[in-house]
Amino acid sequence: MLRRSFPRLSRFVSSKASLSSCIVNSHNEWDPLEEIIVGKIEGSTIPEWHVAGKAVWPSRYWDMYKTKAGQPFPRELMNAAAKELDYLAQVLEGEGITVRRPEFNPQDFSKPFETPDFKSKSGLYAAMPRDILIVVGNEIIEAPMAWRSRYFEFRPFRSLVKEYFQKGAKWTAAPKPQMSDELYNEDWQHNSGEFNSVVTEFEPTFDAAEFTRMGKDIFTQRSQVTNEFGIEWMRRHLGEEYRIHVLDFQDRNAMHIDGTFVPLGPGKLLANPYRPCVTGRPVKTYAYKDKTYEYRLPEMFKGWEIFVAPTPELSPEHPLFFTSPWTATCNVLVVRPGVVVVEAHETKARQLFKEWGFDVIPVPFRNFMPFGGSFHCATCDIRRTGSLQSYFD
Ligand code: DAV
Repeated sequence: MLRRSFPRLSRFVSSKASLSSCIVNSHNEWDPLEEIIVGKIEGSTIPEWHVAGKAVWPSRYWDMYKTKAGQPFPRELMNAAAKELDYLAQVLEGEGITVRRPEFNPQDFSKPFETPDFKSKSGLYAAMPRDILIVVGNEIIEAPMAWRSRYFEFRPFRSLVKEYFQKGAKWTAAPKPQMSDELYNEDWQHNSGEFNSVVTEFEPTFDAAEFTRMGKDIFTQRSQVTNEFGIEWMRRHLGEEYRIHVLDFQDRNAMHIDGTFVPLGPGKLLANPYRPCVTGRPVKTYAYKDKTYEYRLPEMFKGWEIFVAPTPELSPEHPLFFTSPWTATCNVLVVRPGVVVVEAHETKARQLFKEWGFDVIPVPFRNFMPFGGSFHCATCDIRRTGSLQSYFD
């Protein structure tokens, strides 16, 4: 018989020991980073065509999903993206931050799999820890993501999550969605009327990147991967200590809030001009593409500075398999108050951040962006100095 070793009890640190000194401790998007996970691109596999993707994937790539499912993404792009991720990790380490990377067999994603409810030609990747994991205080939550290709995406992160648990963190896996056909609106079409989600209310689903944390207040939206059931699960799970606010950006292709509504510090918010918030009262008007827009926010944001992100300088031909180009200027990572990692080629964004009073750490990331995000997506903060606070009372 195989001898298996189980961790002895003494290996576990009690999570009651001291909450603020817990290995996992992060309450917002801006406190000083101490430890972070940076994703890995190795093994990334083209997922198969599915209606859930139709709602967000740019149409010029639909053919790729229909004909190349289970194959790797273009090799040169993956190699260049891997280098950019390694460089990001190096820069963060240079800032005194502990960087961890997922551990997995790169062959894993290209294997087909089947459950009693569905079949998938392949998985996807371990490039975006922000989508699968969210840290709220000393708790690490694995999200119930809505895409079939992402069903097993928790696996590359499990050795890290187990380690964090053994060192005292709280660990929750949200209810695993069945992802049977009832979860999807099979005949979903783009429309210009009321928000129309490709996911039904069959069971709770959300991606971790749909929630942005500002201490006791957490902001989210309904999207093409996040349903009301998922938001309600999070609300009840986190309980009375937290307030979950649902905002509306009139984004028909909404998926993840971190390219849309990005807090930079207490009283400072980066807004995507293309997706103005319509929840609350007007707080700012601005011009974008010769039109004047009104940005609204709930009353609680009174006195906040709203910084309008510049249009990305990325060429319209740049490959983007999963997203809009807005991740180039919006999906930034705050390393500590006043210090932001910004994409190195986005000269306008770099300039504006400086004018807004931030120190900018430029990092090239154009080869990574095709895979669906930038610095915020590619990371998941594990520990930031600081404790749970309210920034709105
Ligand atoms: O186009 O803004 C952002 C996705 C970030 N995880 C977008 C998608």
